[in-house]
Amino acid sequence: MSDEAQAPRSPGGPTRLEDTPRSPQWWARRALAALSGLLAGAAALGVAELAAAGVRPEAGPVVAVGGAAIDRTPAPLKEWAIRNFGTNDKLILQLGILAVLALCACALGLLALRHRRTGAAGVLLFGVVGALAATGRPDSTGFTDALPSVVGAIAGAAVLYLLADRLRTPAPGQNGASDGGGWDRRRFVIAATAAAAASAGAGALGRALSGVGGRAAVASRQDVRLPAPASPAPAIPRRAQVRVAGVSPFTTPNDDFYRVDTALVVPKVDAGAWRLRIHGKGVARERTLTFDDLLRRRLIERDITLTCVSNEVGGGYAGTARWIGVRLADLLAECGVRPPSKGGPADQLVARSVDGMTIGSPVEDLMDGRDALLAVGMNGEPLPFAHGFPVRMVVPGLYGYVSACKWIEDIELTTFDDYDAYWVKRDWAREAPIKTQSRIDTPKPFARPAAGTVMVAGVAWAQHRGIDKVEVKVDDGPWQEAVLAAETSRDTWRQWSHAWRATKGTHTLTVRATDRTGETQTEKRAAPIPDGASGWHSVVVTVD
Ligand SMILES: Nc1nc2c(c(=O)[nH]1)N[C@H]1C(S)=C(S)[C@@H](COP(=O)(O)O)O[C@H]1N2
Ligand SMILES: [Mo]
Repeated sequence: MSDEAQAPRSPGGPTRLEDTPRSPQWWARRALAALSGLLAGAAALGVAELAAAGVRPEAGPVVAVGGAAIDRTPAPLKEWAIRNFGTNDKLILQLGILAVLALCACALGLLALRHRRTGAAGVLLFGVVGALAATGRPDSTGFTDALPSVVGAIAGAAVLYLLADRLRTPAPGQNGASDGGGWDRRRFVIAATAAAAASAGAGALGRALSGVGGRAAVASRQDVRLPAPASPAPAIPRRAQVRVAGVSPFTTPNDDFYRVDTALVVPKVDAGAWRLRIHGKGVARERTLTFDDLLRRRLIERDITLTCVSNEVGGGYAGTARWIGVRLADLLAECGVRPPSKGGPADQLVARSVDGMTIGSPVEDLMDGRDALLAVGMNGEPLPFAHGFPVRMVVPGLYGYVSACKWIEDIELTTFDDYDAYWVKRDWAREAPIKTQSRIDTPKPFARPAAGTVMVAGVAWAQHRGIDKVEVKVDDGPWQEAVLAAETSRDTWRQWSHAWRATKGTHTLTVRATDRTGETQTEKRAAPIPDGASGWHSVVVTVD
Protein backbone atom coordinates (compact mmCIF):
# COMPACT_ATOMS: atom_id res chain seq x y z
CA MET A 1 0.00 0.00 0.00
CA SER A 2 1.39 3.33 -0.97
CA ASP A 3 1.11 6.02 1.66
CA GLU A 4 0.76 8.58 -1.09
CA ALA A 5 -2.37 6.88 -2.31
CA GLN A 6 -4.01 8.54 0.69
CA ALA A 7 -3.34 11.96 -0.76
CA PRO A 8 -6.55 13.49 -2.02
CA ARG A 9 -6.98 13.56 -5.72
CA SER A 10 -10.65 14.55 -5.70
CA PRO A 11 -11.62 16.59 -8.70
CA GLY A 12 -12.63 20.08 -7.72
CA GLY A 13 -10.85 19.82 -4.37
CA PRO A 14 -8.24 22.41 -3.48
CA THR A 15 -5.01 21.76 -5.41
CA ARG A 16 -2.26 20.98 -2.94
CA LEU A 17 1.16 22.15 -3.94
CA GLU A 18 2.75 19.20 -2.13
CA ASP A 19 1.29 16.81 -4.59
CA THR A 20 2.11 18.59 -7.79
CA PRO A 21 4.92 16.51 -9.27
CA ARG A 22 8.20 18.37 -9.82
CA SER A 23 7.00 21.46 -7.94
CA PRO A 24 9.48 22.95 -5.43
CA GLN A 25 7.41 21.39 -2.65
CA TRP A 26 7.51 18.02 -4.37
CA TRP A 27 11.30 18.24 -4.52
CA ALA A 28 11.54 19.46 -0.93
CA ARG A 29 9.59 16.49 0.32
CA ARG A 30 11.86 14.12 -1.58
CA ALA A 31 14.97 15.86 -0.31
CA LEU A 32 13.65 15.49 3.22
CA ALA A 33 12.93 11.82 2.52
CA ALA A 34 16.55 11.32 1.44
CA LEU A 35 17.62 13.20 4.57
CA SER A 36 15.46 10.83 6.63
CA GLY A 37 17.38 7.96 5.10
CA LEU A 38 20.69 9.59 6.00
CA LEU A 39 19.49 10.23 9.55
CA ALA A 40 18.36 6.62 9.84
CA GLY A 41 21.79 5.53 8.64
CA ALA A 42 23.47 7.83 11.15
CA ALA A 43 21.25 6.46 13.92
CA ALA A 44 22.13 2.91 12.90
CA LEU A 45 25.88 3.62 12.92
CA GLY A 46 25.75 5.71 16.10
CA VAL A 47 23.84 3.08 18.05
CA ALA A 48 26.01 0.31 16.56
CA GLU A 49 29.11 2.21 17.70
CA LEU A 50 27.69 2.40 21.23
CA ALA A 51 26.80 -1.29 21.21
CA ALA A 52 30.24 -2.17 19.82
CA ALA A 53 31.84 -0.40 22.77
CA GLY A 54 30.03 -2.89 25.00
CA VAL A 55 30.76 -5.92 22.85
CA ARG A 56 34.07 -5.35 21.02
CA PRO A 57 35.13 -2.21 19.11
CA GLU A 58 36.17 -4.36 16.11
CA ALA A 59 32.61 -5.72 15.87
CA GLY A 60 31.25 -2.33 14.71
CA PRO A 61 29.64 -2.60 11.26
CA VAL A 62 31.99 -0.32 9.30
CA VAL A 63 35.12 -1.98 10.66
CA ALA A 64 33.60 -5.45 10.24
CA VAL A 65 32.44 -4.87 6.67
CA GLY A 66 35.76 -3.18 5.86
CA GLY A 67 37.68 -6.12 7.30
CA ALA A 68 35.53 -8.61 5.44
CA ALA A 69 36.10 -6.61 2.25
CA ILE A 70 39.87 -6.70 2.80
CA ASP A 71 39.74 -10.48 3.36
CA ARG A 72 37.84 -10.94 0.10
CA THR A 73 39.64 -8.40 -2.07
CA PRO A 74 41.14 -10.21 -5.07
CA ALA A 75 44.94 -9.99 -5.07
CA PRO A 76 45.21 -7.76 -8.19
CA LEU A 77 42.77 -5.23 -6.71
CA LYS A 78 44.68 -5.26 -3.42
CA GLU A 79 47.90 -4.63 -5.36
CA TRP A 80 46.26 -1.75 -7.17
CA ALA A 81 44.96 -0.23 -3.92
CA ILE A 82 48.34 -0.50 -2.21
CA ARG A 83 50.06 0.97 -5.26
CA ASN A 84 47.69 3.91 -5.61
CA PHE A 85 46.71 4.68 -2.05
CA GLY A 86 49.72 3.27 -0.19
CA THR A 87 49.27 3.44 3.54
CA ASN A 88 46.05 5.47 3.04
CA ASP A 89 44.34 2.42 1.54
CA LYS A 90 42.38 1.73 4.73
CA LEU A 91 41.11 5.28 5.10
CA ILE A 92 39.98 5.25 1.46
CA LEU A 93 38.22 1.92 2.02
CA GLN A 94 36.31 3.20 5.05
CA LEU A 95 35.35 6.42 3.25
CA GLY A 96 34.20 4.29 0.32
CA ILE A 97 32.03 2.14 2.59
CA LEU A 98 30.52 5.26 4.17
CA ALA A 99 29.82 6.77 0.73
CA VAL A 100 28.05 3.61 -0.46
CA LEU A 101 26.08 3.47 2.80
CA ALA A 102 25.06 7.12 2.41
CA LEU A 103 23.78 6.52 -1.13
CA CYS A 104 21.84 3.44 -0.04
CA ALA A 105 20.45 5.38 2.93
CA CYS A 106 19.13 8.15 0.65
CA ALA A 107 17.56 5.53 -1.61
CA LEU A 108 15.90 3.82 1.36
CA GLY A 109 14.64 7.21 2.56
CA LEU A 110 12.96 7.82 -0.81
CA LEU A 111 11.57 4.29 -0.81
CA ALA A 112 10.13 4.83 2.67
CA LEU A 113 8.20 7.85 1.42
CA ARG A 114 5.93 5.48 -0.47
CA HIS A 115 6.50 2.19 1.36
CA ARG A 116 7.40 2.86 4.96
CA ARG A 117 7.63 -0.79 6.00
CA THR A 118 9.75 -1.78 3.00
CA GLY A 119 12.13 1.12 3.65
CA ALA A 120 12.52 0.14 7.30
CA ALA A 121 13.00 -3.51 6.30
CA GLY A 122 15.76 -2.37 3.92
CA VAL A 123 17.64 -0.84 6.85
CA LEU A 124 17.31 -4.15 8.73
CA LEU A 125 18.80 -5.95 5.72
CA PHE A 126 21.94 -3.82 6.04
CA GLY A 127 22.06 -4.88 9.68
CA VAL A 128 22.12 -8.51 8.56
CA VAL A 129 25.03 -7.78 6.19
CA GLY A 130 26.96 -6.10 9.04
CA ALA A 131 26.17 -8.96 11.43
CA LEU A 132 27.35 -11.59 8.93
CA ALA A 133 30.55 -9.64 8.27
CA ALA A 134 31.25 -9.23 12.00
CA THR A 135 30.69 -12.87 12.94
CA GLY A 136 32.58 -14.11 9.89
CA ARG A 137 35.82 -12.28 10.71
CA PRO A 138 38.74 -14.47 11.76
CA ASP A 139 39.01 -12.62 15.07
CA SER A 140 35.29 -12.89 15.81
CA THR A 141 34.61 -14.01 19.35
CA GLY A 142 31.16 -15.40 18.58
CA PHE A 143 27.56 -14.45 17.90
CA THR A 144 27.72 -11.42 20.22
CA ASP A 145 29.73 -9.73 17.44
CA ALA A 146 26.44 -9.56 15.49
CA LEU A 147 24.82 -7.43 18.19
CA PRO A 148 26.17 -3.99 17.22
CA SER A 149 24.93 -4.33 13.63
CA VAL A 150 21.58 -5.78 14.68
CA VAL A 151 20.85 -3.25 17.44
CA GLY A 152 22.01 -0.41 15.20
CA ALA A 153 19.81 -1.56 12.32
CA ILE A 154 16.76 -1.76 14.57
CA ALA A 155 17.39 1.81 15.74
CA GLY A 156 17.89 2.95 12.13
CA ALA A 157 14.74 1.21 10.92
CA ALA A 158 12.72 2.81 13.75
CA VAL A 159 14.07 6.27 12.91
CA LEU A 160 13.27 5.85 9.22
CA TYR A 161 9.76 4.60 9.97
CA LEU A 162 9.13 7.51 12.30
CA LEU A 163 10.49 10.20 9.98
CA ALA A 164 8.69 8.78 6.94
CA ASP A 165 5.54 8.92 9.00
CA ARG A 166 6.12 12.63 9.60
CA LEU A 167 6.45 13.18 5.85
CA ARG A 168 3.12 11.57 5.12
CA THR A 169 0.50 13.74 3.46
CA PRO A 170 -2.61 12.95 5.48
CA ALA A 171 -6.06 12.77 3.94
CA PRO A 172 -8.23 15.83 4.56
CA GLY A 173 -9.65 15.91 8.03
CA GLN A 174 -7.24 13.27 9.25
CA ASN A 175 -5.42 14.07 12.48
CA GLY A 176 -1.90 15.25 12.11
CA ALA A 177 -2.63 17.43 9.12
CA SER A 178 -1.16 20.84 9.64
CA ASP A 179 -3.00 24.03 8.87
CA GLY A 180 -1.73 23.93 5.33
CA GLY A 181 -3.28 20.52 4.88
CA GLY A 182 0.08 18.96 3.88
CA TRP A 183 2.51 17.03 6.00
CA ASP A 184 3.59 18.61 9.25
CA ARG A 185 6.90 20.41 8.85
CA ARG A 186 7.24 21.24 12.52
CA ARG A 187 6.77 17.66 13.64
CA PHE A 188 9.26 16.46 11.03
CA VAL A 189 11.89 18.99 12.08
CA ILE A 190 11.50 18.09 15.75
CA ALA A 191 11.76 14.34 15.07
CA ALA A 192 14.69 14.77 12.66
CA THR A 193 16.62 16.98 15.09
CA ALA A 194 15.98 14.56 17.94
CA ALA A 195 17.16 11.62 15.81
CA ALA A 196 20.30 13.46 14.70
CA ALA A 197 21.17 14.51 18.25
CA ALA A 198 20.54 11.04 19.69
CA SER A 199 22.67 9.28 17.05
CA ALA A 200 25.52 11.76 17.40
CA GLY A 201 25.36 11.30 21.18
CA ALA A 202 25.30 7.50 20.92
CA GLY A 203 28.21 7.54 18.47
CA ALA A 204 30.32 9.88 20.59
CA LEU A 205 29.61 7.93 23.76
CA GLY A 206 30.48 4.70 21.95
CA ARG A 207 33.78 6.12 20.73
CA ALA A 208 34.65 7.37 24.21
CA LEU A 209 33.83 4.02 25.83
CA SER A 210 35.80 2.09 23.19
CA GLY A 211 38.78 4.27 24.02
CA VAL A 212 38.70 3.09 27.64
CA GLY A 213 39.88 -0.39 26.65
CA GLY A 214 42.69 1.17 24.65
CA ARG A 215 43.84 3.20 27.64
CA ALA A 216 44.90 0.12 29.62
CA ALA A 217 47.04 -0.88 26.64
CA VAL A 218 48.54 2.61 26.33
CA ALA A 219 49.35 2.62 30.05
CA SER A 220 50.89 -0.85 29.82
CA ARG A 221 53.14 0.35 26.98
CA GLN A 222 54.21 3.41 28.95
CA ASP A 223 55.15 1.16 31.87
CA VAL A 224 57.47 -1.03 29.82
CA ARG A 225 61.14 -0.70 30.75
CA LEU A 226 63.18 -2.62 28.20
CA PRO A 227 66.11 -4.33 29.95
CA ALA A 228 69.56 -3.83 28.43
CA PRO A 229 70.13 -6.60 25.89
CA ALA A 230 72.62 -9.32 26.91
CA SER A 231 73.87 -9.24 23.33
CA PRO A 232 73.81 -5.65 22.06
CA ALA A 233 73.95 -4.87 18.35
CA PRO A 234 77.38 -3.76 17.19
CA ALA A 235 77.61 0.00 16.68
CA ILE A 236 76.57 1.05 13.17
CA PRO A 237 79.79 2.14 11.44
CA ARG A 238 79.67 5.78 10.35
CA ARG A 239 80.60 4.63 6.88
CA ALA A 240 77.38 2.59 6.64
CA GLN A 241 75.60 5.84 5.76
CA VAL A 242 76.68 7.43 2.48
CA ARG A 243 76.94 11.19 2.68
CA VAL A 244 74.66 12.00 -0.21
CA ALA A 245 71.52 14.05 0.26
CA GLY A 246 68.32 12.21 -0.61
CA VAL A 247 69.45 8.71 0.41
CA SER A 248 67.17 7.00 2.96
CA PRO A 249 68.69 7.00 6.44
CA PHE A 250 70.35 3.70 7.35
CA THR A 251 68.04 3.29 10.35
CA THR A 252 64.42 4.08 9.53
CA PRO A 253 62.77 6.14 12.28
CA ASN A 254 59.68 4.40 13.71
CA ASP A 255 57.37 7.15 12.47
CA ASP A 256 58.64 6.75 8.90
CA PHE A 257 58.65 2.95 8.95
CA TYR A 258 56.29 1.52 6.35
CA ARG A 259 53.18 -0.16 7.68
CA VAL A 260 51.40 -3.00 5.91
CA ASP A 261 48.64 -5.02 7.56
CA THR A 262 44.97 -5.89 7.25
CA ALA A 263 43.94 -4.22 10.53
CA LEU A 264 41.40 -1.41 10.04
CA VAL A 265 41.72 -0.59 13.73
CA VAL A 266 45.24 -0.96 15.13
CA PRO A 267 44.95 -3.62 17.86
CA LYS A 268 45.65 -2.14 21.31
CA VAL A 269 46.88 -5.02 23.41
CA ASP A 270 47.41 -4.70 27.16
CA ALA A 271 50.89 -6.16 27.76
CA GLY A 272 49.86 -7.15 31.29
CA ALA A 273 47.08 -9.39 30.03
CA TRP A 274 49.01 -10.64 26.98
CA ARG A 275 49.90 -14.33 26.70
CA LEU A 276 51.79 -16.30 24.05
CA ARG A 277 51.00 -19.98 23.69
CA ILE A 278 53.39 -22.37 21.95
CA HIS A 279 51.92 -25.71 20.94
CA GLY A 280 51.41 -28.20 18.12
CA LYS A 281 53.23 -31.02 16.34
CA GLY A 282 56.44 -32.08 17.98
CA VAL A 283 56.09 -29.64 20.88
CA ALA A 284 57.16 -31.88 23.75
CA ARG A 285 56.62 -29.16 26.36
CA GLU A 286 53.78 -26.75 25.64
CA ARG A 287 54.28 -23.30 27.11
CA THR A 288 52.32 -20.14 27.78
CA LEU A 289 54.46 -17.06 28.32
CA THR A 290 53.66 -13.64 29.76
CA PHE A 291 55.26 -10.41 28.58
CA ASP A 292 57.42 -10.35 31.75
CA ASP A 293 58.51 -13.94 31.06
CA LEU A 294 59.89 -12.69 27.74
CA LEU A 295 61.62 -9.64 29.27
CA ARG A 296 63.30 -11.89 31.87
CA ARG A 297 64.86 -14.02 29.16
CA ARG A 298 68.17 -13.32 27.45
CA LEU A 299 67.53 -10.45 25.07
CA ILE A 300 69.47 -9.79 21.90
CA GLU A 301 69.58 -6.62 19.85
CA ARG A 302 69.98 -6.71 16.04
CA ASP A 303 69.70 -4.38 13.06
CA ILE A 304 67.40 -6.09 10.56
CA THR A 305 65.84 -4.84 7.34
CA LEU A 306 62.19 -5.76 6.93
CA THR A 307 60.68 -5.99 3.44
CA CYS A 308 57.14 -6.44 2.17
CA VAL A 309 56.44 -8.85 -0.67
CA SER A 310 54.10 -6.18 -2.13
CA ASN A 311 57.02 -3.81 -2.66
CA GLU A 312 57.31 -2.85 -6.32
CA VAL A 313 60.75 -2.46 -7.89
CA GLY A 314 61.98 0.90 -6.59
CA GLY A 315 59.24 1.00 -3.93
CA GLY A 316 59.34 2.08 -0.30
CA TYR A 317 58.03 -0.97 1.57
CA ALA A 318 61.39 -1.71 3.15
CA GLY A 319 62.89 -0.34 6.34
CA THR A 320 65.66 -1.04 8.79
CA ALA A 321 65.21 -0.96 12.55
CA ARG A 322 67.22 -1.93 15.61
CA TRP A 323 65.13 -4.70 17.14
CA ILE A 324 65.36 -6.09 20.66
CA GLY A 325 63.91 -9.51 21.31
CA VAL A 326 64.18 -13.12 22.29
CA ARG A 327 65.76 -15.66 19.98
CA LEU A 328 62.85 -17.73 18.76
CA ALA A 329 65.04 -20.79 18.07
CA ASP A 330 66.09 -21.02 21.76
CA LEU A 331 62.50 -20.82 22.92
CA LEU A 332 61.39 -23.44 20.42
CA ALA A 333 64.25 -25.75 21.43
CA GLU A 334 63.18 -25.43 25.09
CA CYS A 335 59.71 -26.55 24.05
CA GLY A 336 61.27 -29.63 22.47
CA VAL A 337 60.85 -28.48 18.87
CA ARG A 338 63.36 -29.89 16.37
CA PRO A 339 63.73 -28.63 12.80
CA PRO A 340 62.83 -31.10 10.00
CA SER A 341 66.55 -31.67 9.26
CA LYS A 342 66.92 -33.02 12.82
CA GLY A 343 63.86 -35.24 12.52
CA GLY A 344 61.20 -32.80 13.75
CA PRO A 345 57.68 -33.59 12.48
CA ALA A 346 56.66 -29.95 11.86
CA ASP A 347 58.01 -27.99 8.88
CA GLN A 348 55.77 -24.92 9.33
CA LEU A 349 55.39 -22.54 12.25
CA VAL A 350 52.07 -20.71 12.15
CA ALA A 351 51.95 -17.46 14.11
CA ARG A 352 48.49 -16.09 14.96
CA SER A 353 47.79 -12.51 15.94
CA VAL A 354 45.09 -11.10 18.20
CA ASP A 355 43.29 -9.89 15.07
CA GLY A 356 43.19 -13.31 13.46
CA MET A 357 46.07 -12.93 10.98
CA THR A 358 47.95 -16.18 10.33
CA ILE A 359 51.54 -16.19 9.09
CA GLY A 360 53.43 -19.39 8.29
CA SER A 361 57.23 -19.66 8.27
CA PRO A 362 59.54 -22.62 7.53
CA VAL A 363 60.73 -24.07 10.88
CA GLU A 364 64.02 -24.95 9.21
CA ASP A 365 64.75 -21.26 8.47
CA LEU A 366 63.76 -20.14 11.98
CA MET A 367 66.20 -22.64 13.55
CA ASP A 368 69.13 -22.44 11.10
CA GLY A 369 71.15 -20.05 13.23
CA ARG A 370 69.78 -16.75 11.91
CA ASP A 371 68.47 -14.18 14.40
CA ALA A 372 64.75 -14.94 14.14
CA LEU A 373 63.24 -12.81 16.89
CA LEU A 374 60.21 -12.47 19.05
CA ALA A 375 60.75 -8.71 19.12
CA VAL A 376 59.68 -6.47 22.00
CA GLY A 377 61.64 -3.32 21.10
CA MET A 378 62.08 -1.21 17.97
CA ASN A 379 64.71 1.54 17.76
CA GLY A 380 65.07 1.91 21.51
CA GLU A 381 61.41 1.87 22.52
CA PRO A 382 58.69 -0.73 23.04
CA LEU A 383 57.11 -1.67 19.72
CA PRO A 384 54.74 1.07 18.51
CA PHE A 385 51.12 -0.20 18.47
CA ALA A 386 51.07 -0.04 14.66
CA HIS A 387 54.16 -2.24 14.51
CA GLY A 388 52.87 -5.00 16.77
CA PHE A 389 52.99 -4.06 20.47
CA PRO A 390 53.62 -5.92 22.67
CA VAL A 391 55.36 -8.66 20.66
CA ARG A 392 55.95 -9.45 17.00
CA MET A 393 58.15 -11.73 14.96
CA VAL A 394 61.07 -10.48 12.86
CA VAL A 395 62.99 -12.95 10.70
CA PRO A 396 65.95 -11.89 8.56
CA GLY A 397 65.62 -12.98 4.94
CA LEU A 398 61.88 -13.71 4.74
CA TYR A 399 59.19 -11.33 3.47
CA GLY A 400 56.89 -9.94 6.16
CA TYR A 401 53.82 -11.95 5.16
CA VAL A 402 55.67 -15.23 5.86
CA SER A 403 57.52 -14.17 8.99
CA ALA A 404 56.77 -10.88 10.70
CA CYS A 405 53.50 -11.52 12.62
CA LYS A 406 52.52 -8.42 14.62
CA TRP A 407 50.37 -8.58 17.80
CA ILE A 408 51.31 -12.28 18.00
CA GLU A 409 49.50 -14.41 20.59
CA ASP A 410 49.82 -17.99 19.41
CA ILE A 411 52.50 -20.17 17.84
CA GLU A 412 51.47 -23.50 16.40
CA LEU A 413 53.85 -26.06 14.95
CA THR A 414 52.32 -27.84 11.96
CA THR A 415 53.14 -28.78 8.37
CA PHE A 416 52.79 -26.94 5.07
CA ASP A 417 50.69 -29.88 3.87
CA ASP A 418 48.22 -29.46 6.72
CA TYR A 419 47.71 -25.73 6.84
CA ASP A 420 47.66 -22.67 4.55
CA ALA A 421 48.09 -19.28 6.23
CA TYR A 422 46.06 -16.14 5.39
CA TRP A 423 47.93 -14.94 2.29
CA VAL A 424 48.66 -18.44 1.02
CA LYS A 425 44.89 -19.01 0.89
CA ARG A 426 44.85 -15.90 -1.31
CA ASP A 427 47.30 -17.28 -3.88
CA TRP A 428 50.59 -15.95 -2.49
CA ALA A 429 53.52 -18.35 -2.27
CA ARG A 430 53.89 -20.69 0.74
CA GLU A 431 57.57 -19.89 1.07
CA ALA A 432 59.02 -16.51 0.16
CA PRO A 433 62.68 -15.69 0.76
CA ILE A 434 63.48 -12.05 -0.01
CA LYS A 435 64.69 -11.39 -3.58
CA THR A 436 67.81 -9.31 -4.12
CA GLN A 437 66.78 -5.72 -4.87
CA SER A 438 68.44 -2.36 -5.36
CA ARG A 439 66.91 1.09 -5.48
CA ILE A 440 68.05 4.51 -6.70
CA ASP A 441 67.08 7.03 -3.99
CA THR A 442 68.72 9.99 -5.69
CA PRO A 443 68.40 11.60 -8.20
CA LYS A 444 64.61 11.35 -8.15
CA PRO A 445 62.71 10.46 -11.33
CA PHE A 446 62.51 13.44 -13.73
CA ALA A 447 65.03 15.43 -11.69
CA ARG A 448 66.95 18.12 -13.61
CA PRO A 449 70.49 18.09 -12.24
CA ALA A 450 73.16 20.39 -13.70
CA ALA A 451 75.83 18.88 -15.94
CA GLY A 452 78.99 17.83 -14.10
CA THR A 453 79.38 15.35 -11.27
CA VAL A 454 76.00 14.05 -10.06
CA MET A 455 75.93 11.67 -7.11
CA VAL A 456 73.73 8.65 -7.79
CA ALA A 457 73.00 6.74 -4.60
CA GLY A 458 70.56 4.41 -2.90
CA VAL A 459 70.15 1.13 -1.06
CA ALA A 460 70.38 -2.55 -1.98
CA TRP A 461 69.19 -5.55 0.01
CA ALA A 462 69.47 -9.32 0.03
CA GLN A 463 68.79 -10.08 3.67
CA HIS A 464 70.71 -12.97 5.22
CA ARG A 465 72.80 -13.40 2.08
CA GLY A 466 74.36 -9.95 2.04
CA ILE A 467 75.16 -7.52 -0.78
CA ASP A 468 78.56 -7.91 -2.49
CA LYS A 469 78.31 -5.60 -5.46
CA VAL A 470 76.14 -2.83 -6.86
CA GLU A 471 76.47 -1.61 -10.44
CA VAL A 472 75.04 1.39 -12.22
CA LYS A 473 74.67 1.95 -15.92
CA VAL A 474 73.81 5.11 -17.83
CA ASP A 475 71.56 4.57 -20.85
CA ASP A 476 72.99 1.58 -22.75
CA GLY A 477 76.52 2.12 -21.50
CA PRO A 478 78.63 -0.43 -19.61
CA TRP A 479 77.89 -1.45 -16.01
CA GLN A 480 80.05 0.54 -13.61
CA GLU A 481 80.72 -0.61 -10.08
CA ALA A 482 79.27 1.67 -7.43
CA VAL A 483 81.03 2.36 -4.14
CA LEU A 484 79.50 0.25 -1.38
CA ALA A 485 79.02 1.73 2.08
CA ALA A 486 80.26 -0.31 5.04
CA GLU A 487 78.26 -3.45 5.78
CA THR A 488 76.54 -3.62 9.16
CA SER A 489 75.34 -7.18 8.86
CA ARG A 490 74.13 -9.37 6.02
CA ASP A 491 70.64 -8.99 7.47
CA THR A 492 70.43 -5.29 6.64
CA TRP A 493 70.34 -3.26 3.47
CA ARG A 494 73.53 -1.69 2.23
CA GLN A 495 73.95 1.81 0.87
CA TRP A 496 75.89 2.61 -2.29
CA SER A 497 76.90 5.65 -4.32
CA HIS A 498 78.31 6.42 -7.72
CA ALA A 499 79.80 9.68 -8.96
CA TRP A 500 78.34 10.16 -12.41
CA ARG A 501 79.88 12.62 -14.86
CA ALA A 502 76.60 13.78 -16.25
CA THR A 503 76.36 15.21 -19.75
CA LYS A 504 73.52 17.36 -21.07
CA GLY A 505 70.39 15.58 -22.24
CA THR A 506 67.90 12.99 -21.04
CA HIS A 507 69.42 9.86 -19.49
CA THR A 508 68.22 6.61 -17.96
CA LEU A 509 70.06 5.43 -14.85
CA THR A 510 69.73 1.74 -13.99
CA VAL A 511 70.97 -0.19 -10.94
CA ARG A 512 71.49 -3.87 -10.16
CA ALA A 513 72.97 -5.72 -7.19
CA THR A 514 74.81 -8.98 -6.69
CA ASP A 515 74.39 -10.95 -3.47
CA ARG A 516 77.07 -12.85 -1.59
CA THR A 517 76.13 -16.14 -3.20
CA GLY A 518 77.36 -14.52 -6.44
CA GLU A 519 73.91 -14.21 -7.95
CA THR A 520 73.12 -10.99 -9.79
CA GLN A 521 69.65 -9.50 -9.52
CA THR A 522 67.59 -10.60 -12.51
CA GLU A 523 66.45 -8.11 -15.14
CA LYS A 524 63.27 -10.13 -15.61
CA ARG A 525 60.29 -8.08 -14.43
CA ALA A 526 57.89 -9.92 -12.14
CA ALA A 527 54.83 -8.59 -10.32
CA PRO A 528 54.80 -8.82 -6.51
CA ILE A 529 52.36 -11.75 -6.54
CA PRO A 530 53.07 -14.62 -5.84
CA ASP A 531 56.53 -14.32 -4.27
CA GLY A 532 57.93 -10.78 -4.71
CA ALA A 533 58.74 -8.34 -7.50
CA SER A 534 61.90 -8.64 -9.57
CA GLY A 535 63.57 -6.47 -12.19
CA TRP A 536 65.96 -3.53 -12.30
CA HIS A 537 65.10 -0.10 -10.96
CA SER A 538 65.75 2.75 -13.32
CA VAL A 539 65.23 6.48 -13.19
CA VAL A 540 65.00 8.98 -16.05
CA VAL A 541 66.59 12.40 -15.51
CA THR A 542 67.28 15.40 -17.70
CA VAL A 543 70.66 17.04 -17.27
CA ASP A 544 70.63 20.79 -17.98
N1 LIG B 1 48.92 -9.29 12.60
C1 LIG B 1 49.47 -8.97 11.41
N2 LIG B 1 50.81 -9.06 11.26
C2 LIG B 1 51.38 -8.73 10.08
C3 LIG B 1 50.60 -8.31 8.99
C4 LIG B 1 49.19 -8.23 9.17
O1 LIG B 1 48.43 -7.88 8.26
N3 LIG B 1 48.67 -8.55 10.40
N4 LIG B 1 51.21 -7.98 7.81
C5 LIG B 1 52.53 -8.55 7.55
C6 LIG B 1 53.19 -7.94 6.41
S1 LIG B 1 52.56 -8.29 4.88
C7 LIG B 1 54.32 -7.19 6.54
S2 LIG B 1 55.19 -6.70 5.19
C8 LIG B 1 54.81 -6.78 7.86
C9 LIG B 1 54.92 -5.28 7.93
O2 LIG B 1 55.33 -4.87 9.19
P1 LIG B 1 55.28 -3.32 9.56
O3 LIG B 1 53.87 -2.87 9.32
O4 LIG B 1 55.71 -3.21 10.97
O5 LIG B 1 56.24 -2.65 8.62
O6 LIG B 1 53.95 -7.21 8.90
C10 LIG B 1 53.44 -8.50 8.75
N5 LIG B 1 52.73 -8.83 9.96
MO1 LIG C 1 53.97 -7.57 3.39
